[in-house]
Amino acid sequence: MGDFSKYFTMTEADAVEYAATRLDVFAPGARLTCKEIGDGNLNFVFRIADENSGRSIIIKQAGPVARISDEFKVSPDRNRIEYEILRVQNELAPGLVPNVYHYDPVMNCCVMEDLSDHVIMRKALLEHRQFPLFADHITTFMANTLLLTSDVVMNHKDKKVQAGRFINPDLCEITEDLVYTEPFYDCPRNDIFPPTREVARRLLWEDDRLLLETAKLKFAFMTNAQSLVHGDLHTGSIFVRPDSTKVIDPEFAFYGPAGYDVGNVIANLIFAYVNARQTMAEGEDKERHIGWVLQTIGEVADLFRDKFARLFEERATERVARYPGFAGHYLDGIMRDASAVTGLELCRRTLGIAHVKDLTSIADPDKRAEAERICLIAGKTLILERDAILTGKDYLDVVRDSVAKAASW
Ligand code: SR1
Ligand code: MG
Repeated sequence: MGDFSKYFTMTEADAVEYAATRLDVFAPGARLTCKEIGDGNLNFVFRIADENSGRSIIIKQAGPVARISDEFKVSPDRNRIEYEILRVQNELAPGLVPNVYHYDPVMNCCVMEDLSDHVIMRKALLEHRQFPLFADHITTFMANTLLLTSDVVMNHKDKKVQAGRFINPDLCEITEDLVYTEPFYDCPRNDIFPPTREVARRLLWEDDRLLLETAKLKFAFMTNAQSLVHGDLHTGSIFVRPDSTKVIDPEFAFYGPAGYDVGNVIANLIFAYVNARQTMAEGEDKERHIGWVLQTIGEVADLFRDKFARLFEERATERVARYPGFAGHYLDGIMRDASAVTGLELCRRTLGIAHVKDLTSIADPDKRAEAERICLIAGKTLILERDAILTGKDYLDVVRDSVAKAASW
């Protein structure tokens, strides 16, 4: 019997014992079963269920290295960050994140609500399912969490203390390398679909103007402590049901540029669009699904802008933030960053070590190659032209234009 007084990475049997002996969740005599259901790149996720009562919980444990590769040594302290930020986010955006019940700093695990009645959004999108309330939910989540943790609203000393609590060097380093650096040169750690290599070289690696912009963006990511960002808000970090959206996995959270989260959401919707475009049979279902995904991309940009602007007007406490013109200036900066991050995410998921199924599951090699060209062409445009990409329509124009350019490449 382990006493869990010293850290080790748990097996399913250990997680059952942990739930039975360390948590006050299940009744004595509960018939506990456990399945490790983690499919992310980093952690172990145990679903523990009591066959008697039907009650279930999630225990999420951080290991000392990433699951995707033990090259990435990542402090298990990320589990504390995840627990603490979920509590912050639940206050700022109630109902849009799972409830968390317990954190164990020795075992580096936390216990949270089981969301098995939801499905991971990336999986649902790959099954070409639609979620009409998603844009409304996710933009409320982003406007609230990003504005209400910023200097626009928070007492500046409190905000600095908060920024200190969420210093996250290991996971920020992963993003600095995987998102801002490696996709933009022939890095040995990249994992490139062979037909895409030449496109990457001509389009990205040989373009000094683009490289300069990625350098500026990387320094902004490292230094602009604007808001408490989720830091990894892709569709694998979102659970959905037709009537509900829950944001999970905030272990990359830190004080960074607010546009980082907005750009991640939009980029991953673009992956869903590209997947549907390349894999669905022509017909009404395809038209409907693609129409909904494109509409959602536009709504995410526009609803976020509207909600953020409204909340700014209602909640700004900083005197100078209320000077005429400042709110618009501030929001334009976030939208500019969002465009750039959309572009960076499109490039890094296409070329880097951490892929998305939206592209890798496209079985026909010609269709996949075309899908990847669309992503790289759109990615480059969204980075270079970011000053002019501020609205939903601007994103849709880039997507349509990139589809046309990829076809005639
Ligand atoms: C080593 S972790 C690779 C990627 O998985 C996470 O979900 C983040 O997106 C990270 O970049
Ligand atoms: Mg994750």
